[in-house]
Amino acid sequence: MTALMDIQQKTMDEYPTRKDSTPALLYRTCPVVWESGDGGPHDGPYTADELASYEAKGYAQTEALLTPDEVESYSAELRRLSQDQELKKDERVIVERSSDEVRSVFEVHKISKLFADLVRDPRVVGRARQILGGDVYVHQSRVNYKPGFGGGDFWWHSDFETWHAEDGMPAPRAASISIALTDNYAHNGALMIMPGSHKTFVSCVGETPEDHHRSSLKSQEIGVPDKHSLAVLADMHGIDVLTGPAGGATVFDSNCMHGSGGNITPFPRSNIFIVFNSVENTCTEPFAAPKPRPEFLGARDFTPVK
Ligand SMILES: O=C(O)CCC(=O)C(=O)O
Ligand SMILES: [Fe+2]
Repeated sequence: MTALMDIQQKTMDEYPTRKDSTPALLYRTCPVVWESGDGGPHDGPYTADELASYEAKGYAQTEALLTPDEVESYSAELRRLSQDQELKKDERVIVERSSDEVRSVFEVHKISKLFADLVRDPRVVGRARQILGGDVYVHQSRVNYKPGFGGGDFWWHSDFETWHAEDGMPAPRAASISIALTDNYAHNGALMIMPGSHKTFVSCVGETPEDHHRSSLKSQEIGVPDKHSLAVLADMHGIDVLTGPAGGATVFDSNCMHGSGGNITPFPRSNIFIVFNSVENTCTEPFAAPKPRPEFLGARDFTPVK
């Protein structure tokens, strides 16, 4: 990229972050639910009421997206991956800070045929297409294990803030689906979302260090919203705790303020996460990092999921 393009991209940046020494709360400038390219009605699994609720809250929960048999076979696949000693040497496998247990495995849709098929499943990709208004590709996929007796927390963050700063995602026209493979209770580290927070972009302070992902995937310190902004958002919106039985799914906007507590119970809380981005929002140069992260964290292949 030339210096001029660099300047143009920076001046056009509607979601500036990690560039200033003071945090800021900015309005989201783009839609949450997108019209499909042909301007026609939204085709897909969600009803109009569900879409309206997603627009307002930034997330939608679905009970029993997977059958009990499917939950069992995906769980078996999760166990197989976590016990694969060869795979443990792979950079796509992240272990917990405080133990040798697997925390996350990235790019599972490339590692496992079962997860590759799940990404293409109309129950999954159909939801993303409907919200994002047409063709989507996988920006990232992962499983988060959150084992019992010590699964670590995920501090409050907006995924889009990281994808924008470090992967060059222009706008929050992306959505994640989190599919529960274990029961999610309030006490085993269920996902928490501030409903409505997706309409505010929290501009964070701090400069992204070189190879930031090596530490941030265990515990994030840069790209973390300041406590005052978090308190303002929590006062405005409150906090929803997304509990529910295994097999359920939550789709949430890429700019939702979310996080989860650690898991000191004996009950693991394992989820599959797939991030879909619109093909009209493909990644450019990072907006606030020296170079893009590796492809297993932020895809540069924008082939739509069919
Ligand atoms: O698994 C969780 O509770 C949250 C994970 C998350 O937000 C992330 O990995 O970006
Ligand atoms: Fe996240």
